[in-house]
Amino acid sequence: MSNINLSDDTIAGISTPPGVGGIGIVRISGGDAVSVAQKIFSSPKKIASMPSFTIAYGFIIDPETGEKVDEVLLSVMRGPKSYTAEDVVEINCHGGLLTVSKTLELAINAGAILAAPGEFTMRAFLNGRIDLTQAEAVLDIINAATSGSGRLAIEQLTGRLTQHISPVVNELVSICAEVEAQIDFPEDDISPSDRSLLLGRINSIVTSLNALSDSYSFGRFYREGLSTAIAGKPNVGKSSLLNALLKKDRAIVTHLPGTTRDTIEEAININGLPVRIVDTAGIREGRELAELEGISRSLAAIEAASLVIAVFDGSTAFSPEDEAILMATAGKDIIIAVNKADKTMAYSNDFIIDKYRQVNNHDTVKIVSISALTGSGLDTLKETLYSHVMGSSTVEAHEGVVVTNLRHKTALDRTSAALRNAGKSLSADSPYEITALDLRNALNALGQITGTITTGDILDRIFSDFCIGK
Ligand SMILES: Nc1nc2c(ncn2[C@@H]2O[C@H](COP(=O)(O)OP(=O)(O)OP(=O)(O)O)[C@@H](O)[C@H]2O)c(=O)[nH]1
Ligand SMILES: [Mg+2]
Repeated sequence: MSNINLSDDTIAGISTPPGVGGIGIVRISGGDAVSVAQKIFSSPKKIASMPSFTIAYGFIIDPETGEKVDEVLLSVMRGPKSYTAEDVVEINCHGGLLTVSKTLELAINAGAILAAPGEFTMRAFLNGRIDLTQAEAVLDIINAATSGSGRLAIEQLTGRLTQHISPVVNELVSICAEVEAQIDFPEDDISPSDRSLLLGRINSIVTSLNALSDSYSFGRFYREGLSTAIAGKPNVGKSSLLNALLKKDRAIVTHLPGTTRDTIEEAININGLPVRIVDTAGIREGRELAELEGISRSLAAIEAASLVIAVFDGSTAFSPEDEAILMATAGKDIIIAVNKADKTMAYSNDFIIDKYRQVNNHDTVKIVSISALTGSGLDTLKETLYSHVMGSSTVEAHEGVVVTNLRHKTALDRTSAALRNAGKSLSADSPYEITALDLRNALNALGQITGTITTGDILDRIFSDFCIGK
């Protein structure tokens, strides 16, 4: 969103993705949106006399040549009740790059300037219609890979995070004002009991911000997907499992051990939860260079994953190589998948649970019998995966508000750090200037989440809700 033009220019851009589609939309926003559009639009209706939120049928005409470019539907949304809070005209062209880009070109010739990436949303922010978290949510909705991530982004767009943070901002402003008053009126020193009250208020803010910040690990799953590695010795059916989960033949499967040589990553959607799944090369004593390289990549993928699906071939005896897989995944969150359940099993699930417990001290063992060949047990595996993510989250702890954006998490953590400093200086009897500075830092960090807090704001609010003469 760099190089944003902050002037009153009217901007135009193509709002639909490149390529051929049913329709393509050219969006124009700004004070001259209507007059720019009128120069290239031919219809019995004049745009200036169209009521807001109505549509007119007509043609896009090249004003130089009089040539008809496309048959279109044109809608008008007048500011401030529009996406950008400015006058907006949207032209629905027939799909196909040619007519849409020709229409855009004509709008530019008629006086609009080309919109920078994100500029429509940036204008909505600058015009005060949405805050920064909402602007960021728009981007997340566009990029949302699954219905689950889309839902979180939509909640953020409707200001969920901001609503959650505003009372905290208010509380912080009031604490800040109390401390700052001491700088100006040192004669009424804060009594020890008031001091411990202030400390208590600061600490409870830290607790609630930390809970919010912790939700990021869960929020990140939705944004980026849970990273899951499929690990196991050669030939147990790892690639077959990937293919079965994807419902397509993505990875090469053969009866020969050592088929997969490099990691393969794909995304799947489990109940709206995006999961990035990595198929790895089977782990065993290496035979040759390419396989050794593949194995070291497998180990790296296991290390990097949040969750490992450890696959065993239940139709053949449990081997030292299987044992090595349990060792390699020790300490990670794992789901044990005993594959080839369509054949006669060589050992029981209890046997493998025992083996697992010898190297891992997790109380609960997640184990599923599957057949990548017939698909049996795959639904149970998916459910286990899903509840693993849900179970590991603290999502209920903060009324479902989830931080999905690293910028927000960083700001929350910086706020907490500054507040801890404020608490320390307050209990250490340091000069109030120092505590006040820490509180200011905390407010600045928190305000950066919504982009609404400026130093001027703090001053205004301090003076409006704190009566200094008292
Ligand atoms: N009967 C049966 N055979 C399976 C099943 N899953 C995989 N196989 C067979 O097992 C063999 C190995 O499958 P792969 O998916 O290539 O195994 P892999 O673990 O990826 O092997 P590497 O890439 O060599 O490590 C193939 O012949 C598969 O058809 C299953 O559930 N049942
Ligand atoms: Mg494979």
